[in-house]
Amino acid sequence: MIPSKEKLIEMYRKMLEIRHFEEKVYELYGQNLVPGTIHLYAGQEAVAVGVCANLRREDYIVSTHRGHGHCIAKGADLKRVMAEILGKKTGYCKGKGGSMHIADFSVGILGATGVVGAGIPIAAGAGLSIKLRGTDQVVACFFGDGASNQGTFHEGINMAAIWKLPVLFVCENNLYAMGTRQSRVMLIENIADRAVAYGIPGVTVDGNDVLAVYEAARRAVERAKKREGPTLIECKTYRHKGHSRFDPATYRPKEEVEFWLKKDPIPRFRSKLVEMGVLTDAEAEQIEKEILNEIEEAVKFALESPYPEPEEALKDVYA
Ligand SMILES: Cc1ncc(C[n+]2csc(CCOP(=O)(O)OP(=O)(O)O)c2C)c(N)n1
Ligand SMILES: [Mg+2]
Repeated sequence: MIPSKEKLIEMYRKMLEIRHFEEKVYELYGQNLVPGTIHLYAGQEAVAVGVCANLRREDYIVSTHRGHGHCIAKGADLKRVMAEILGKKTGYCKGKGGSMHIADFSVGILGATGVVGAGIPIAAGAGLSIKLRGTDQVVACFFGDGASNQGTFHEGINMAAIWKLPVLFVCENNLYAMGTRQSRVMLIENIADRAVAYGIPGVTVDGNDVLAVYEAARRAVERAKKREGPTLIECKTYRHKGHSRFDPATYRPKEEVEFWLKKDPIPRFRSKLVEMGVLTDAEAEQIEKEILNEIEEAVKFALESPYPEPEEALKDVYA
């Protein structure tokens, strides 16, 4: 099912927002303005946007260490995300959480975690809460190929399966966990095959094709709302940059990087929209300009915001 014209344009905007946001974060990191580390989402935008385009404000997501894109796609405020990344008081965690800890319950972002795989049981728990409260919400849980080798993957998905919880388990298979290639740590090619072990559907999609991701997530949401249980969606994708910070990613063959850059989800979607008559080139240029302005405003807001006071360090740590 193809989304409406308005929705398609909104999806394109979100993807571009994430891309330009990440490019800016990378630049600021280079200027030593980002405390801690960063894991950029550039290259994987079609996954977050394709999934979140099926979610309403009251639906939930659980994010990861590579989470800026998930949060932006779900409706986080760019200014507050940027301020948090820069360690500023106006950020989502008052500047004390940083890049890996964005949460905003008001738009259904239950949080991110730097502990690989830890979000999977949390999503199952959120699914159980939905079931017990009897609402029609759903949860989308993002995690990587590396996370799918953690025990939490087995425990969380199995539990969600037996209790038929309304969860989308979205595996972003970007072929690497830090510098470790998938083929070194698993003998299967498609992680979605593991769904068989839990008695739930598993689908593998081109994670650089936002409409393919959208459709897979749409079906999974439908299934979740009918109380039929979770779905495992594997999205094959690629991160444009290294794992974190300035990882030059020299472990990746040059041809492989080139292959995936040609499959960049953003120009691909833009050409498709032009071809479909949804967008003209001039309109696409205009959107890009607007987004660049928006990002500049977020950066200005973050740079002009104060750092938290040292005496606030232990405040809000325990609830
Ligand atoms: C439990 C745990 N083990 C190891 C790490 C170190 N670590 C951080 S990110 C990462 C790789 C995760 O790979 P994947 O799940 O594929 O996500 P990607 O980084 O590719 O998005 C590892 C091993 C960690 N943060 N947590
Ligand atoms: Mg990975």
